[in-house]
Amino acid sequence: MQFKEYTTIQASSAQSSVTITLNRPEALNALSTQVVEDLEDLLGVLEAAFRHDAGGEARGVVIIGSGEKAFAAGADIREMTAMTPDQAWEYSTRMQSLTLRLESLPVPVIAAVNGFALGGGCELALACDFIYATESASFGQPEVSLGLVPGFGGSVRLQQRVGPSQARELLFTGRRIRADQAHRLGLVNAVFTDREALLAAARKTIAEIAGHSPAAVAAVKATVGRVEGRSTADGLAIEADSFRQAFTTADMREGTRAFLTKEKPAFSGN
Ligand code: CO8
Repeated sequence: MQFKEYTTIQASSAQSSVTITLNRPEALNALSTQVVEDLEDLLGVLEAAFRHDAGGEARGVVIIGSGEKAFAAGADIREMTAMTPDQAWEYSTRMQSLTLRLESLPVPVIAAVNGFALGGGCELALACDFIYATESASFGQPEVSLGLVPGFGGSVRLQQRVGPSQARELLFTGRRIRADQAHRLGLVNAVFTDREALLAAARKTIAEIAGHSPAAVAAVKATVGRVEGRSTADGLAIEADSFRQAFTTADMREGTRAFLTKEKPAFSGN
């Protein structure tokens, strides 16, 4: 389904994932305010679906760029030149809240980076649970080359993924790194030959996750997000609460029962 102007949403053939395609190839999928608006609407639809029916058939989201060249080449530079500082703040906080909403979805979100992931594009990928990439993908935070600074979460999330030293070097130099280096840094989980293989792999991973308890996957995602940056003691306390909560779910009863009777579990997501 074409979703407004610049994004499309599509159920994969296995029906276990939905794919969001950033679709503004003439500007290398740059994240204009219209793209951000589209993504906001799209997320609203997904949130409602996941709320009402534990996602129905869909158990995960893949985000990819249209075409072969870009995931997203950043915020829209042309548009930014006309912004006042207050408008820039509004643009930044709008996109930031979108990234928080992505992190709050109760299903995994995979960034399938099929080309340039620069500035805001890299930051959007960082807001996904993990990143797969093609061999030709590249990553970078080139804001300093434009007299800018990251505004969509890059100063926060890049160091969470690659550590403070590597993040600082990337942020200060604005350097572009290729997929193999991003893989070595831990920014990318796996690298694939081309867009088709990339998309197939991301959907396959979602299908693999879909074989497990949706309630448990949602709880693990929420817990991992909540413990990030906490002290060990605080993190462990949050984990113990989550462990207690798991014992209230039908999925826990079903999963453990099925193990003991050597059957395949039939999870309801509750
Ligand atoms: N914004 C707007 N248009 C873009 C962008 C962009 N980020 N990137 C590419 N385009 C356009 C180009 O202007 C060009 O348009 P046209 O054909 O009309 O001239 C078209 O896309 C194709 O691009 P190129 O001809 O440049 O393609 P190349 O293959 O030669 O180069 C690059 C590809 C290397 C990706 C190059 O386009 C580039 O360097 N793009 C900019 C990358 C960048 O600096 N991104 C960071 C932007 S800043 C940012 O994201 C900050 C986020 C936080 C904002 C906070 C709130 C304000």
